[in-house]
Amino acid sequence: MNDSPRDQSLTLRSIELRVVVLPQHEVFRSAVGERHHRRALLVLWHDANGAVGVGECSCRPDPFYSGEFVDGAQIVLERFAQPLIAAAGSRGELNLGAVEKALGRIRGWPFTTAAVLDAACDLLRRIGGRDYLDGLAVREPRVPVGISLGLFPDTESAVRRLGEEVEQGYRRIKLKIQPGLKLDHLRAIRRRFPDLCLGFDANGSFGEDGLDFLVALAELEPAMLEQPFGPDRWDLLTELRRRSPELPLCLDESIHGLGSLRLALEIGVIDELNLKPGRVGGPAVTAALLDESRRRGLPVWIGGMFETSIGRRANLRVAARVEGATAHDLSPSSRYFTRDLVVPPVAMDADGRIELDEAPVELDRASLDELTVERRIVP
Ligand code: OSB
Ligand code: MG
Repeated sequence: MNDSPRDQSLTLRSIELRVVVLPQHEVFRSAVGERHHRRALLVLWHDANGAVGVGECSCRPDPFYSGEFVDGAQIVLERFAQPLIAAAGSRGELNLGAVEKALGRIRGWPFTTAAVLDAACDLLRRIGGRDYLDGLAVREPRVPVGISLGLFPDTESAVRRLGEEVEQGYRRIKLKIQPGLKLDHLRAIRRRFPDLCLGFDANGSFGEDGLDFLVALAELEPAMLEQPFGPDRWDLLTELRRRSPELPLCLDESIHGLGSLRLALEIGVIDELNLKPGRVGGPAVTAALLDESRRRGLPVWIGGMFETSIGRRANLRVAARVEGATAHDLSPSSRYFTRDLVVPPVAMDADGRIELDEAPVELDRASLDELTVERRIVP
């Protein structure tokens, strides 16, 4: 067998795109929008021998978190990704490295190209090959998890819900925040849970006029404040750091790859990284960012995009390769959807951990077909 995962050969017969709609247990509200169900895009890579690998494109249905959205992703895959891979295949034997290089010509669209790479890696693992993660040591086979909770209509419902989630065993609770939220609301929550590992995620919703509010958050001693400003507002991050040096900053939307991570470290505005493998373009960049963070002593945890179990099981494999994380944004299946696409569901123990399962996911074909609302084959 060849040494690098990139050298492994694979064939492409077709790429199948499926849009699925999963009913959620509850409406999820954040600064970027309100969601009643999850409309997700699945990429299925069919090889010449009838084997198939699956990857989830975890972008939102609208361009409100990042520039990508489900319908746009399908156009990019059909018009550009598949033709680039097919052209690479017609020039010689196709391997994972060639697929990566072909997709590398596409600027932006990291969630979309990552889904193709995930599907290719999943296929390779099913036919006896390896992906990038197989080369990284498993450091936490029982992965610690936290929950990301949407905006609440009032303090009482927030306090009640936090109590329930603490009871479930979650190791961190992350609350969505946005401009207009009262500091007293958050103070009241903190008073009820003084020792809780509590973080706040603003999804880039604050601007210059939000600085005073964010500076005041430090009195609540949050575990971290995630993505207070828009993805490229390094100026405001620097200002917030200057005015409130003790407030731990976590970046999500701002970090696209090695360049933005090194910049954030250089100017001293990152204390922890919310790493979403899709946001950075997939497994290879994810592995590079894990390595860089470890070298620089930067704490990392794996974030979520409300994935179906297909994407969450993929994220779980990454999370198990992170050492010493407080908690990853990876809840069990029961927290998200009334129906799911894989068997068995992802479960969490009373200690707030999810056991690593390295096996390729077993698709529940009947559910998959029933929940599919669009399907096309790109030959
Ligand atoms: O900012 O971390 C975020 C979901 C969709 C888009 C952005 C974010 C989130 C979450 C959900 O916080 C985390 C999860 O999947 O449980
Ligand atoms: Mg976030």
